[in-house]
Amino acid sequence: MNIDQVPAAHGSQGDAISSSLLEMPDEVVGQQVSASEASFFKEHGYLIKRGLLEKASLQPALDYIWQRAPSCVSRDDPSSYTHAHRLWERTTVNGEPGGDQNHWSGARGDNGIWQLLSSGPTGLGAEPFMLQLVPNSAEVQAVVAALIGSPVRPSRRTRGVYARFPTPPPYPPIQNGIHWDSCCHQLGAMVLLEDCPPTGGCFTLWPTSHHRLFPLFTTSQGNFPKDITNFSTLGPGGHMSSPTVKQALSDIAAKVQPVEFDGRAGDVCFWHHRLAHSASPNRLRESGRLMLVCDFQKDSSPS
Ligand SMILES: O=C(O)CCC(=O)C(=O)O
Repeated sequence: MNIDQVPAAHGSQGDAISSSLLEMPDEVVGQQVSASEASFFKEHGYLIKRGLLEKASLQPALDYIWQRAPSCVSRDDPSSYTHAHRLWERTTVNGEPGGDQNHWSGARGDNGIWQLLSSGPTGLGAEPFMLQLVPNSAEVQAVVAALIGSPVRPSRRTRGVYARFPTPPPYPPIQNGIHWDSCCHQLGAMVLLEDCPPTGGCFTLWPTSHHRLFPLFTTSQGNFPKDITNFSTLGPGGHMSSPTVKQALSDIAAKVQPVEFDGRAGDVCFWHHRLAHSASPNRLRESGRLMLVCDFQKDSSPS
């Protein structure tokens, strides 16, 4: 089926529920995180703060990102988003398909989702102005400090800008992409830089899954499941292959209803580092998701 024949999608994505349909616990004026928000976070493993950053304040970041966008998408022509994946697949730089001079990399994941990332040491998101605008902003830092405690280690980088342009069907079950993250953070923050409507390529999480995954690791933040002895590799026999973690993920996928983080630019989803999550396809035409992926740790280095 051609993407041109696909009607605009509405409603829930698979059995994931839109976060905009869920009530978040009450905020209390003057408190960065209210007692009920803190309990919600502990129980469910995530907390969405709507409008934490002002949409207008994100404009310089958006301008900067779009100035460096790969040539297959044009900011002013949303119809270009629909075919971005095809154009990208045809692009060749230095003989490598999908390469780009502006440090974007495109990929179709194992779960069939096409995404575009600008991450890593040369990717977008580590510029001082970007750090100041998002992870090191007073608004974000205050919530992080309330959730993991002070002092928070100042961010020196982010994971980068994760863009999601439309992917044509078929759409595999969201459960196919469930995973945990192998990195040493205590708290993640997914920051919407542009509006992301339901089914528009939302970050998707499995509430409460951190309770099941957390005890399976040797340390609170490290990446080594207790049943794995070969820590030196990621691949077969390495720490990503833990049977207990794989079994837990499969149980979670079978039993827990996922939530997709849809929302407006400036909304932030804070999530526990052991929460199971996934990327989901963007089923909308002419809509692109731009999200900055940030990680936080409490600073326990000696002063
Ligand atoms: O892009 C997304 O929505 C999900 C990203 C993700 O799964 C990850 O960073 O591990």
